[in-house]
Amino acid sequence: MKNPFKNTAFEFGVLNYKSMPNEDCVEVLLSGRSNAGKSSALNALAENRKLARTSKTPGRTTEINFFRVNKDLRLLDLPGYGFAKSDKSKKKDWGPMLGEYFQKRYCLKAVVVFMDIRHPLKEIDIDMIGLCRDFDVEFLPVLTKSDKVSNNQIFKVKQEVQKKTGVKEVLTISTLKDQGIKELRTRLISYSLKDE
Ligand SMILES: Nc1nc2c(ncn2[C@@H]2O[C@H](COP(=O)(O)OP(=O)(O)O)[C@@H](O)[C@H]2O)c(=O)[nH]1
Ligand SMILES: [Mg+2]
Repeated sequence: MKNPFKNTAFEFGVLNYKSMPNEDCVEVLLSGRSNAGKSSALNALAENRKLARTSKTPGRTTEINFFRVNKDLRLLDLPGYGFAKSDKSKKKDWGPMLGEYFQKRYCLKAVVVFMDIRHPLKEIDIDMIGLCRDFDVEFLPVLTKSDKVSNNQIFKVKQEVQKKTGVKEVLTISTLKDQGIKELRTRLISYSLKDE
């Protein structure tokens, strides 16, 4: 079957809520601490290494980047989100736009919370999950870099995240080993299906 993310392309980078494009499709927000493996995941979904920049030292931009998957779905990336835990000013920068986005953007269907399987549920992840709860937005925990730990550890962390978030569905991926990417594609596409 053809990869439905194959034609995913960068659409807009916006700095404030006012500049956001019209709500003409479902949106899924990709979140996670810096270095969690978010950009790698986006590239793996699209099978395009050049789509999102992957790096150990990401830019500190407070833009929201819009990626168009197809006519029914967009993925949104927050490149500078979670850059440094100690950088309080950064957190504040995100506050107003994210808050407004959650409050006003009806097309926001779900938030993916990417977490390095070795460091799950850090403060910024808990904050994001809290925001989802406040605005009644579904969230999907995705544990990344599963190639870094044993199967036993994968099982344990999955259980821990299920227990602590109350969410049954926790996905595990490795872009290095190409594991779990198909499942993530299926789940993301399902958000854009009308009767979901
Ligand atoms: N071993 C391993 N490393 C990964 C995986 N995914 C990403 N990485 C590495 O983790 C680092 C951060 O990845 P990146 O996608 O830029 O993270 P982002 O900051 O969340 O966008 C990079 O050095 C990637 O090569 C994975 O599945 N396995
Ligand atoms: Mg990134």
